[in-house]
Amino acid sequence: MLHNSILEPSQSLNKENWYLQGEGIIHSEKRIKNLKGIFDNDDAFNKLDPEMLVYNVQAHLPVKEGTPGGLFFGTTTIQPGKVGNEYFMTHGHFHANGDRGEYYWGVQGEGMLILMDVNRMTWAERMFPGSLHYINSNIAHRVANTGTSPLIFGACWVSDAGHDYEEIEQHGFSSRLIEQNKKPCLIDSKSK
Ligand code: S6P
Ligand code: ZN
Repeated sequence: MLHNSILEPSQSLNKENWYLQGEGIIHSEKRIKNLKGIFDNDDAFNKLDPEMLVYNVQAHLPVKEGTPGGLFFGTTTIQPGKVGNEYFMTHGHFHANGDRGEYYWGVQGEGMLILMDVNRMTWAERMFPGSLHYINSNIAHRVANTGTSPLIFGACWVSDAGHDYEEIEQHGFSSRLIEQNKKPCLIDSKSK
C-alpha cells in the first residue's frame, strides 16, 4: 500500500439485498434437506421440498478462523415460511469459545432472536430494521423469520469464537418459536 494513497474498499454491501460483494466473500446456504432434526414437526418437514431454500449467509473472514483479535462480518437472509407452525429459522449455535460475544442487527423484515443460556433458560428479542442485539458470552443464538418477506440481519463476531453446532443438534433449544393466534410465541420444547 502506498503512503497517502486513497483506495476503494475491497468489500461492500449491495443496497438492494444487503448481500456482501467484493473480494473473498464466502457464500453458504441451508435448504430444508440440510436442517433435518431442527424443527419439531417431522411430518410437516417431510412434506416440504427438500431443495427449498431456508437461509443463506455471506461472510467476510479476513483472517484465519481461530486467530485471536480479528473480526468476522456476515449477513444472513432467512426466507419467510414455517414448518408446521414453527417459523423458518437458523440452525443456531453456542460459540466453541464460550466467552466470545457477538453483535446482530436487524436490516430488513421482521424476526426474533432466540437466546438460551447454559442453564437452558430461553428468551427472545424482537428484530426489525435497525434493531441491535449484543449476544453475551455463553449464550446460544438462532434467528427466526416471523414476517412475510425475507428477514435480513448483520452479524459481527470475533475470529476465535468458533461454532458449537453439536450441542444444539443433540439437545435443541429448550423453547420453540411458533405462530399461535397469528402471533409469535415461545413455548417449551418437547424434550429431545
Ligand atoms: C456466525 C453468525 C452468523 C450465523 C448465521 C447462520 O457466528 O452467528 O453469521 O452463522 O446467521 O446461523 P447458524 O446458526 O446456522 O450458523
Ligand atoms: Zn454466533
